[in-house]
Amino acid sequence: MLEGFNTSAATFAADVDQAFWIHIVISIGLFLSVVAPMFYFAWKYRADKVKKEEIGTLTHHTGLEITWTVIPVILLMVFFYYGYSSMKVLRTMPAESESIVVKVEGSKWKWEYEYPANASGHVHKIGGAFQKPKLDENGKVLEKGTMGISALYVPVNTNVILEMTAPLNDVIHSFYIPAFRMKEDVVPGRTTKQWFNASEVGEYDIECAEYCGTDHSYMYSRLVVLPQEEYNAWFNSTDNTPKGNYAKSGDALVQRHGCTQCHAIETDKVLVGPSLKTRFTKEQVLDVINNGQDQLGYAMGAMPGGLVTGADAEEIAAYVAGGMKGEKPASFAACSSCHGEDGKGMGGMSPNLVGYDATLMSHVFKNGKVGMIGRMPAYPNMSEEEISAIAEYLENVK
Ligand code: HEC
Ligand code: HEC
Ligand SMILES: [Cu+2]
Repeated sequence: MLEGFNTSAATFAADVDQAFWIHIVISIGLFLSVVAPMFYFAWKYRADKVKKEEIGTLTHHTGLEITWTVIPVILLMVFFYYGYSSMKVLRTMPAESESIVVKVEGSKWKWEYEYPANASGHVHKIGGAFQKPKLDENGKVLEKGTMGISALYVPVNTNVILEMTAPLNDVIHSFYIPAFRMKEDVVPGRTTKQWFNASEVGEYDIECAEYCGTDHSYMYSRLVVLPQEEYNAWFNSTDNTPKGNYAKSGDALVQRHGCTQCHAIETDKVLVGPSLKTRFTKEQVLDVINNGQDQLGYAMGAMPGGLVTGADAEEIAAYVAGGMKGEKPASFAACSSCHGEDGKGMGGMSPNLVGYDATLMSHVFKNGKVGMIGRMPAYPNMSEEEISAIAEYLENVK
């Protein structure tokens, strides 16, 4: 899911939004001032209400003509003022001595970035192509595409100037960061510039906004805004990607910890581990009902096996695997004493059977898990913050 104007993270984004809203409001006002009287008069002077001899001859009306000239001129000046003043900020480059100048090259179909040499003379050349989704022979998505390693790293609250071009034998692209409201063509053999000052640490989409051929729609990259120290540490190293917790979004964490080597997240496919798009399959629940479980270290301790059997167990397993939607089987009473009526684990006393909440994730990361599907390694060093970000991300995917 790409982000759009719902996020705003550059110093000038608010100016652009303001110009946009002023234009919209005035345009709606102008539209109504023309169209509403038009309908009204069309109705009032409809053919059967007006006799021919009543139609007068009006040559002009000075007052009216002045009014409908002066008011639109004033409104146009308002348009111009807000449009010009916000554009001026976007188009006036800050001094290069107070900015980081990054060379950007857009080519079919990737974005690449080249930084100035760091203290040890190393030049970071990073970027690359978006990793396309994997499809099966019927075109069904098996694995959603990702931004891969393509990223432009910048520090927060710092001016960044982009000097952009495309190879001579390429085509025109357009470097667009919706969250920053900035967009500029990238032209073969020519250098165009834009600048920004990111006001919030985070990850933002970069898109190509000029139709440039077959894979135009995959020409993505991402902008990662880092705290100053983390940026410096990376910039002065020879690493391609910053170390540490550079991106706090659950999505990035899941990529970085290699969860996706074992888990599909956007599809139901079982790789080494279960798909994290769904909480359980019926077989997994049945397995726990039959054999019990004691490894996650919940306050309640062990879950005994064989609490229910036969058709009841089948029915409960189907209900739990279906996300506990629809009519609750009466036999679920055997489970609700520990997992709660809603199956959500009674405030962290036992596992949430419906979703991946932070309590469940922290038990799983601490203990790992060996189940009917296989072995999940433990991640004992995961921080609280990371756990909740991952939990939140998994809940959103679900
Ligand atoms: C005595 C309390 C108790 C009862 C009753 C109980 N459970 Fe559990 N359940 C637990 C506890 C505690 C765990 C976590 C065990 C562990 O540490 O691995 C658990 C784990 C599970 C798990 C595995 C969760 C995971 O993420 O691995 C499933 C599925 C489950 N229960 C389903 C059920 C169903 C279905 C019933 C009703 C038939 C039921 N439980 C009845 C306490 C209970
Ligand atoms: C080496 C492969 C592997 C890696 C890497 C891995 N997992 Fe797992 N994971 C598994 C397997 C296998 C299971 C199934 C265990 C079972 O049979 O219940 C599992 C189970 C899970 C469960 C379900 C636990 C439950 O009780 O229902 C969650 C949640 C999970 N993994 C999240 C993650 C996250 C998040 C990461 C990355 C930090 C990750 N896993 C990394 C293999 C892996
Ligand atoms: Cu392009």
